[in-house]
Amino acid sequence: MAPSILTTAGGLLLLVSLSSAQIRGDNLATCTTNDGFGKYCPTTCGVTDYMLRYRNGVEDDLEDMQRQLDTIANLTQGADETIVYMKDSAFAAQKTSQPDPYHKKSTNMLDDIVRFEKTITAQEQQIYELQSLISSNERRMTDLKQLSIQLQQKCAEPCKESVEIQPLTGTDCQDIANKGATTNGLYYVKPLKATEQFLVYCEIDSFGRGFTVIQRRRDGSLDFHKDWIQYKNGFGYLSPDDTTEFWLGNEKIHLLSTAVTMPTVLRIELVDWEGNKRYADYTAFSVGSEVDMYRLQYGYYYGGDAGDAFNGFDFGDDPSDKFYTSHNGMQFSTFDKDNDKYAGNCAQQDGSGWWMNRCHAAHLNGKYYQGGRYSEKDAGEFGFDNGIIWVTWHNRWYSLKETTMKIIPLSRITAGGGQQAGVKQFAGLS
Ligand SMILES: [Ca+2]
Repeated sequence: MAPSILTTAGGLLLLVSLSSAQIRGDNLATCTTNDGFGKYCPTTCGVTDYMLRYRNGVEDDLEDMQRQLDTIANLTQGADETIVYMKDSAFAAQKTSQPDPYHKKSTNMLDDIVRFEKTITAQEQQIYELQSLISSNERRMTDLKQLSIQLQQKCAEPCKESVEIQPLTGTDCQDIANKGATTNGLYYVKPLKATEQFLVYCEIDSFGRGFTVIQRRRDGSLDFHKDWIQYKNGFGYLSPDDTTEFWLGNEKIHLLSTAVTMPTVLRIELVDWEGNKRYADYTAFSVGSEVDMYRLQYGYYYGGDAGDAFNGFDFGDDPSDKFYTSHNGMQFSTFDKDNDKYAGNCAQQDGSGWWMNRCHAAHLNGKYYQGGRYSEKDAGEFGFDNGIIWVTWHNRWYSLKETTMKIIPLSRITAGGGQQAGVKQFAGLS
């Protein structure tokens, strides 16, 4: 009997270790979200894959546990029968014989039997608990399978379908506003030289001005450390409610800024971590073709209250600081395409794509620093100012909270003036 008890105990140990499998379904920390799902396809798609991967393993475990329980149940039954038999034998022996060593021996055996009975009762209780565990695991598996099927169906739908796209189209957002659009949102545009239409976020204000947004930073949710092709095509996600970060793409910015004969204004809007807002306008803005490495060109600083950081900045390190940190006329650089004026690679050092000189006084595609303030040490391997920078407002160790880069024809910019102009004008009327 002793060996069978040992086997039973061993089986129980195995069961207890197997039962730890039940917590695996909660351990989703290892489920990495995929950048490709975008805003409108929930990242729970990853859960589906995870579920499908681990389901088979859990099913095997459950089957194994069931087999173990059957074995234990058989063993318990065998032990029960043996005990009954031993009890009978002991009582029979007690009746037929006188007190002697044999009687003492049988009394000891009875004590053993009582102990074994207790063990068996405890084991039966454990078996009962394990059986409930299996049942609850099975129910859980069923629920999870159901959830997995639902998620699979949801993830099979194209992500774009849940995004509201406005029906009006035009050559740019101003054209769309001219056609009567009054709400911010996503619109299809097709600039003159474009071979196909593409989606943009239009900011349309109460003056009937239609800004085409080409860059947006707002919370650091998007990594701007991207290569030439990604900067060329654009990255991130457009949202109808302006809740996401993106770079529209150099090719599209080139098409938008060179399609019209009238000058285009680039408006840069900045927000710092104290909630202050500033802006800077550059007129006759254009971005060249890929052959010319998407060169930045503008006529002059048209105005604003953020200062003219594109013109470079005298940091005091070197007499030619200002010359070497200006941006007008610079080609675009990424870590894998160095078009800067520096012996090293500015885009690689600063982890972004930008119109790098040697290197910059304005850097709106820089690394996102929560809270804004950072140091050479925070900047990592190279230790340079690689945050979101506009040095004519905050210094080079202050990374801005939000940025917007948007364009509009020069003829329309004066309709509203600066960022706060709308408020000022209404205030002036009262
Ligand atoms: Ca270089």
